[in-house]
Amino acid sequence: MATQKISLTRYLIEQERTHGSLPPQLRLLLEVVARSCKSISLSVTKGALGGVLGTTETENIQGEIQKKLDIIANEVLIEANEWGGHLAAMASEEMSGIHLVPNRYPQGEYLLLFDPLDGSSNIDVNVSIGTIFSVLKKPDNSAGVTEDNFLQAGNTQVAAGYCVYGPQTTLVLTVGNGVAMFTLDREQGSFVLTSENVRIPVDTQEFAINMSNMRHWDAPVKRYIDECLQGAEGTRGKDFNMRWIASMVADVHRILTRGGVFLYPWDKREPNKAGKLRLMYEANPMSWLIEQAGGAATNGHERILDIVPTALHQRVSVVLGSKHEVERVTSYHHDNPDGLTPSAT
Ligand code: P6P
Repeated sequence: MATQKISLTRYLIEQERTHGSLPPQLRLLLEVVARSCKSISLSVTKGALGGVLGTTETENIQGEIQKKLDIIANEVLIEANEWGGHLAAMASEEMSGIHLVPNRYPQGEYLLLFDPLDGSSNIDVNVSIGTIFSVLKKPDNSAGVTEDNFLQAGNTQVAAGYCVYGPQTTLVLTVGNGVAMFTLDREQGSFVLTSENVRIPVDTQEFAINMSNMRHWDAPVKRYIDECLQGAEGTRGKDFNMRWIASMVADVHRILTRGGVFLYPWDKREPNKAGKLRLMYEANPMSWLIEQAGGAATNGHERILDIVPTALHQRVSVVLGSKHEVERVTSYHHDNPDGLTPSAT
């Protein structure tokens, strides 16, 4: 008998029935985000035919020139989520401040953070990109909503996920009971459960890092990568493969699918920056997914999910993936107390 297709809606209802961890408002939020990702996927797949390639004349808060699809994806998420009554406010890599739900709509109890289109340098060359999202609860005691309400450690997230726009459009999600993957059935127009209870192997022979930055790395990262490059004749006693897609969503999806370790460490190019990736809407959601799948995620010194944010767009050094490899890289930082990688964030 053909296996029954389980939709995202049915999966979320069964999560509530089984774990009691998914209030209706949170389920609605996740379904709206999923619908937004479907819309973004449609724009992405049109490419040049949709006039969506190329850049705008504007820069985001990060000082990066915005791609047309960055803006489109951001607007899709804002417009889809502001009327439903499930959110109090949103924050995005593409916006300097928070976006309050307009007074004409009911206020909800959740905060939604997102990188609307991660990896956008890959858009024009037809390489996988994605949307990353994180959901927090608005602090009960807060009357209105301020940016400070968003500054919660990643271990307070109530939901996190991403949607990768690649050969398939796949939504990957956790609400705290493991990781599930849903592939977009374009004929039905719905996300269908294709993998659940995803597990990352604790060991791996595949690392992901931008090797062109090697001369800027701190000693512990240099030591780790050198040992990987020594291969079977070296201290690790095994050969390693390397991948770098320059799209965190695609690299993390590979690691969730077959294991591996991803590193975007602090480096000497901009010593005052803790790293390149953003804590609130890149590292935190990805770290929770990785941990929920049995992996680990640190900034070289401490668990990323324990970092208490001090700024909405703050950056962080990231080491995540197969548990034993992340533990090794982290131990090399601890063995190097005078290292330059900032332990504070
Ligand atoms: P680099 C994309 O711009 C991004 O934020 C992540 O998705 C990706 O892992 C990283 O930056 C790539 O950075 O310096 O290799 O281009």
